[in-house]
Amino acid sequence: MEYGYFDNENKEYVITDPRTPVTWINYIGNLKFGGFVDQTGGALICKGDPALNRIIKYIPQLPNGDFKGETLYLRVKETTGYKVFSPFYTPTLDKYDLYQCHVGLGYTKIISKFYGIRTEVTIFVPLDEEREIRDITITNNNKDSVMLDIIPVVEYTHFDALKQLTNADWVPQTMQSKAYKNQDGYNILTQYAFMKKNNGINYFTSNHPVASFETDRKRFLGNNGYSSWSKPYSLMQENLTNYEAFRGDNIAALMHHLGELKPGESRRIITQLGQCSDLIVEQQAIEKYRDEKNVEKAFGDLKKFWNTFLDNIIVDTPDDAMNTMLNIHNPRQCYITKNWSRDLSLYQLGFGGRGIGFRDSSQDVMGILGHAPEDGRELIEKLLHVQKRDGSAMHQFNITTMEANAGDSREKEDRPDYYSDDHLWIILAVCSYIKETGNFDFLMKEIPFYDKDKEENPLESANVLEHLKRSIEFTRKDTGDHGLPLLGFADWNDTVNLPTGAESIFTANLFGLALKEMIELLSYLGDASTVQEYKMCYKLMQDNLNKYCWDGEWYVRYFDHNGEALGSRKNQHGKIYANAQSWSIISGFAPFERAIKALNSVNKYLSTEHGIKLSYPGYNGYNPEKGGITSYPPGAKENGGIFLHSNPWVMIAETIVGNGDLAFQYYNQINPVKKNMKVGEYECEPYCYPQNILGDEHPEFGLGRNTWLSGTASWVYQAAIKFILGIQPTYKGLNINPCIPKTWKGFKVTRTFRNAIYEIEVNNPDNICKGVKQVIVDGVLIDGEIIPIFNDRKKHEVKILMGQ
Ligand code: IFM
Repeated sequence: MEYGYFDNENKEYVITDPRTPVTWINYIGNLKFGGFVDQTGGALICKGDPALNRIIKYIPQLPNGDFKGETLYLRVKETTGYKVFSPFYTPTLDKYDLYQCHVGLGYTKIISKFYGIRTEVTIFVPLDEEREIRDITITNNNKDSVMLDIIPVVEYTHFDALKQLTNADWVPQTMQSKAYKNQDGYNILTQYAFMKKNNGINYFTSNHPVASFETDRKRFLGNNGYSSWSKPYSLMQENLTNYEAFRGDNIAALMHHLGELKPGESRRIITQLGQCSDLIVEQQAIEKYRDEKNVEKAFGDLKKFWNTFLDNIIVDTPDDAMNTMLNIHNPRQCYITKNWSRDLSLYQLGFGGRGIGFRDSSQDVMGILGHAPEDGRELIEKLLHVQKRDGSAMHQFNITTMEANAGDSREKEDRPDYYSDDHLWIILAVCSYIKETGNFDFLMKEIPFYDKDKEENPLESANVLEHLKRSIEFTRKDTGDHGLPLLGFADWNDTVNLPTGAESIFTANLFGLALKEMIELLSYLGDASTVQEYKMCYKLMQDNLNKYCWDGEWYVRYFDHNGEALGSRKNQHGKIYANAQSWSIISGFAPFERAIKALNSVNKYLSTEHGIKLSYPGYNGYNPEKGGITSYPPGAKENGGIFLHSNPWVMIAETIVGNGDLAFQYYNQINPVKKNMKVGEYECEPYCYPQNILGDEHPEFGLGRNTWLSGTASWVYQAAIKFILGIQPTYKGLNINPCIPKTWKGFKVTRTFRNAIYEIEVNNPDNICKGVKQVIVDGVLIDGEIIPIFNDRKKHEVKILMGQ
């Protein structure tokens, strides 16, 4: 069953049936102003803070066909009355002749044909602007003229998204709407919660005189509120009531009488939804976007931004589905996760829910460095502001207020209140940024540590390099009985929450990789004594891991407070965990033979046609000693589900041991493009990675959920570009060392790096997975695999010959 197709030429996915199995969305704007639009034009828009400054009401839990946030009605006058329908399919659910929802980069365009009326609506937030634009063109494709009205509608929410759902008296008492008309007859409907009036006036307007309006939902729906969004009673009347609501459920509905449209004739209307603190000041900006030319320019600028972004890395491999992801959808998702972290999606509410996650964003940053390194640095700086002086980090924070908290670890008093991994990820992010840009000055930038009690504790600050060293120090000192890092409340796997005293093999390995990065950086900077010290730490951790954690066929995953292993063949449930295997290789700790055995075990026990499971077998019943993982049935989420974020780590591990065939097989198993024909069982958007797919212990094996905001995006992108295609920035230049399927004869990549363009062609005449025999740069044979830094704005031709 297919619901659409990829249009790579236009960098879009086109949904051709609005009745997708679950809601499919696209992001517009960013955290400053924006949100998402679904495949039937519904929208969730907020400004600055998705939890505390929502503008329109979108309740994901409502049935698919219900009105959510925003829609558009069209109305044709007939002799017997009005025919009312929505060109977005919902909420009127009419039969359509054509439906196309073009999921573009930063915009959604819906083109539909109902009753001979063609509608095209482009929905976007202009770059650096705080307004949602809907550019609507309606064409009469009938043989006869039609009398047409168009009624765009939004439903407002209380700015506090949770309160909207939990306080049914206070919320409606605070909501108010007002109408303003200017000399040209344009109406602006404003709406605000009484207490927020001056710093949050929402408005909705169009560039066409408005004949009448409605601001009260009950009146709009009619019949005492018993009519539905699919048949609003008020749309049977010539005009709306022009009522300015002083309480209640506020909406904004703008009635436009377009008059007679002859056959083939079109009309264009542009609506704007925004929020301002002063409507008079905002007027100028509103006027600007009433002009079609300015809207076209803004849309052109948005397209240019994305084209420039994507042009930084373009691949041409023998696999079309891989090209589609790597050239368009995967880097787009990386940028979306960088922008939104875990703040707002169909599944996330905003801070208080998850907000900006320290570990999440540190990993997200690494996915965009090749395209927008300075955006990455900005986020890294924010993250470093919530690192504590002891080197550990606050788990999540609100990027507007910089208020931070310790995540779920707050909830259990008998468990540690920190996560053992958070602060180590930032080392990977900073080192990747410097390798990409060469901006070593950044290491000297002073950034304060996070301190809630600023009054009592004068703020301490340190430069970025010192922040990184404190990260290392925290873990170095925070070890348990086996000399392995203590687990804290959890490590990357949020849901294994063991009593105090447990140790984490994942954090041991992450510590190993962080140390390797620090050793490489400090060697480059010439700090020999710290390098020496870190090498000893690395060796010690490596010895402990190999002494205590090898289980015969794979590495164990945790030791609990009693020293019992989890992820061991001795366990009944959770015998083997993928991360303990992949990360023991990524850290460089595993000797080659163990690496091979561990990866064979992953293949044997964890790999499925839909991806690699996080663990096996799933726990079957809640056990407070193990924590959240046991709250899921076997096969779901972290409990034996296919947790996609961990799949690219296995791909990377396979490339490290030289198995390009398996690395690519694992890449393919989760490539969403390949799900396009299996949407019936998978259900989610085929143009971005989800967080999880149900595993084979679950009756709905193959069902995906929690798309968009997942670390999967960044890591699959890194696995593909840096490890399978093997193109890695280093302090000294671009290292090229592919690990590809044997059947590939080669591939090409164009990559911008340090102010030059590298046109790379890899040839693989001997059909091998790994091995570089010859490197020619601009016609000259060079030694080694590192292509120099040119910094000359020119193109450079790089020819790689693979061979033993
Ligand atoms: O690592 C976490 C992530 O931070 C949030 N989602 C779940 C992952 C695995 O537990």
